Amino acid sequence: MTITITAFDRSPDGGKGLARDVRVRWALEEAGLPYDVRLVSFQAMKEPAHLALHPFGQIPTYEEGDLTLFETGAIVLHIGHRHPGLLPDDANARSRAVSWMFAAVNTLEPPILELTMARLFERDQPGYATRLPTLEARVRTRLHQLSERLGDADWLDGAFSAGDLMMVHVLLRLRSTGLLDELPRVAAYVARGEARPAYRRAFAAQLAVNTRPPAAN
Ligand code: GTB
Repeated sequence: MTITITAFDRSPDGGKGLARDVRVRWALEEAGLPYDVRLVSFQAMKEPAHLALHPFGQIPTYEEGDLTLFETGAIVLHIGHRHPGLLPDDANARSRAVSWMFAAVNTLEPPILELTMARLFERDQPGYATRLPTLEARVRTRLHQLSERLGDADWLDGAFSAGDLMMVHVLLRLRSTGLLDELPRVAAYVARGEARPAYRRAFAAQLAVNTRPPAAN
């Protein structure tokens, strides 16, 4: 059955891999599944055809036969449940991998988003300079805890899993802040994720979209 995902027609980051379709592309690459991509503009995302797929008018979405999904965690979980390569066979290990997926989007991502959004959009606002250390401290706390748990292991719980996929992509958002460089184990963990051939293919595919020449009118 053909799988179709949606992605930005032009990602604001110009293809640095930060838009969340990369998580889905990466999961599909890990599972060895071919997929099509429908590119959508910011305007098209808010129109009824896209809102029927994604109630919040965002990307990515996932279509497979009569199934439509949104939310990257749910999409990656769906792929992992149906195809080898993302979730362990052992039931307990599988549940632990899902814990890490939730930790990525629910425990790590909120403070990371708060920090990175403030750095992008609040620099000129009063109070930014005093707020920044607080936002950084919240992220540092989580990074130290993650580093402690990771120790010298390659991945969070045995073999690479969807938990690592989600965690690495969430952490990549921090690259521009320099905070990753403070924790060598976490930095090496992210680099290991980025070095996976499946990630490289996912990254290259979204970069190609974002560096293509503008269409002639
Ligand atoms: N919780 C949802 C999920 O995980 O699927 C979040 C989906 C989401 O935030 N989608 C964003 C979107 O569609 C794109 S990824 N935004 C448009 C809108 O809400 O109108 C977020 C994103 C966008 C751009 C960059 N960047 O350029 O650096 C990074 C991340």
